[in-house]
Amino acid sequence: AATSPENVTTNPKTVEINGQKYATDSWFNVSSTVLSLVSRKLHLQTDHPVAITRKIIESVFPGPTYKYYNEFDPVVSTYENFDSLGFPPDHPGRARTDTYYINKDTLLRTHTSAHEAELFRASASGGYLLSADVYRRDEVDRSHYPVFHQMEGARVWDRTKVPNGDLAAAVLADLDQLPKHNMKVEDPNPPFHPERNPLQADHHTPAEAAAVAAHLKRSLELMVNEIFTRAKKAAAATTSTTTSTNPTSDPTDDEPLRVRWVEAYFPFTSPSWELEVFYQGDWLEVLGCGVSQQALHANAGRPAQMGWAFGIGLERIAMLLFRVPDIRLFWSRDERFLAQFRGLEEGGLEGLRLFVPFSKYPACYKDVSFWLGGGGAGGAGAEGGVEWHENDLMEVVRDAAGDCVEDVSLVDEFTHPKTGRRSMCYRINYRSLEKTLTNTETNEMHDRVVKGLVGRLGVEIR
Ligand code: FA5
Ligand code: MG
Repeated sequence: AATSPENVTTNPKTVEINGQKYATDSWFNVSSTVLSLVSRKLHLQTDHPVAITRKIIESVFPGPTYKYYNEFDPVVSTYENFDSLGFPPDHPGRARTDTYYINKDTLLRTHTSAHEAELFRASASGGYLLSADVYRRDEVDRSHYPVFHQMEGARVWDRTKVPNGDLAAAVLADLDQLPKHNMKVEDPNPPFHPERNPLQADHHTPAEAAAVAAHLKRSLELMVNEIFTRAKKAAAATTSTTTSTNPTSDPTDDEPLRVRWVEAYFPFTSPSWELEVFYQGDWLEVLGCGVSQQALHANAGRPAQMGWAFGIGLERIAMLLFRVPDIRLFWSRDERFLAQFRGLEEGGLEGLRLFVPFSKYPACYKDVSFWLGGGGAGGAGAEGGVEWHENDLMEVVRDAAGDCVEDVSLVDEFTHPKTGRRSMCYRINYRSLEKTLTNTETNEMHDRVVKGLVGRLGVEIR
């Protein structure tokens, strides 16, 4: 069995999350670092950029049509997070290398879609927005963090409640009520495609699906338009208050916004899309969405209902909106970060400015090289029954170095021609956002990383 380096809760009998006790079992894999973040709820903190981003999006989906839910607990059942949404039993997202489990049947939600079934039951016609913290075991770099925030939105119509039972006409009438925008939208594909992006032909007419897709797309385009119009205003306002050389001006600031619709796949929508935005020279995926699978409505006891749903990452948007360069900053309690957003909500979000980074502290790169499978010759990672998965290494590093690690990347990998053993070398970039790390501090963290890799993953250091 693996030894347990400090800072990791190894199979306690129970854990307490938001005041509720849960029994653990051999599936338990939530580090104490991650557990300690559950109470932070950045999307609910006044003047926090994640909360500000949530409010801007909410303003595009007004009540009473849309209801807002922001307090749903992150602990959900495996059924809610996966099965209820049609994830097949062998879907990789279910793996313990990707998901934080409390026990076999209970986990920290990996997405806000975990609450769709429950909310579809609640919303007969109309819609909702749900913002919440979500949890994923993932790589370490400036745009990934094991906890982030998503907003889920949905809109449904009920055939028994629309004039003449004509759902397509009702949806188009609602579409007609939506504002227009002048973004450049690329949408080269048909609303559905038999192989790539099929109509749910047993349940929806082509006219219904096309109407719902059109309503979905306009709604989300309006949202993106609102965010990026504000982002440009923030950039302009920052420029006008910054003297001499301005680090934030951007040649694309004067160009019209460009977005494009890309066909996608989710088990719980069909057809499905991702929306991408052209920003600072790159196409960026900002959300996933689609026409909800009819089985979800049926299982929610509302078979006469159909509609759309989307899911968006709030940090990803906040990083674009305020130009926050590193996702770790959102978790900072440093006044140099927090004070830059203070008072914005009170001022009706009219005073948005770009984040002005405080001085960057030096980076310290350290490499760690190891053979997979400790204790003599052996096959790739199979030795000792520990299967290699990179996310496990990422977790060891996060537990050992917390927010002092900026990036972890594989720099070398080879298989020994005779023994068949696999060797890897990872480069870890230690850098605090708040201070210069001393050599002693960095060495101590790196020692903990090495001990964790040996103790928990059974590698042999080279
Ligand atoms: C989902 O999570 C789906 N539940 C979205 C959805 C909802 C589709 C409803 C259809 C209907 P995905 O894993 O792609 O999909 O994440 C959705 C969004 O969350 C992404 O577009 C991105 O904005 C954000 N996101 C995903 N992973 C990360 C991450 N590691 N860090 C920051 N943001 C992320
Ligand atoms: Mg995606």
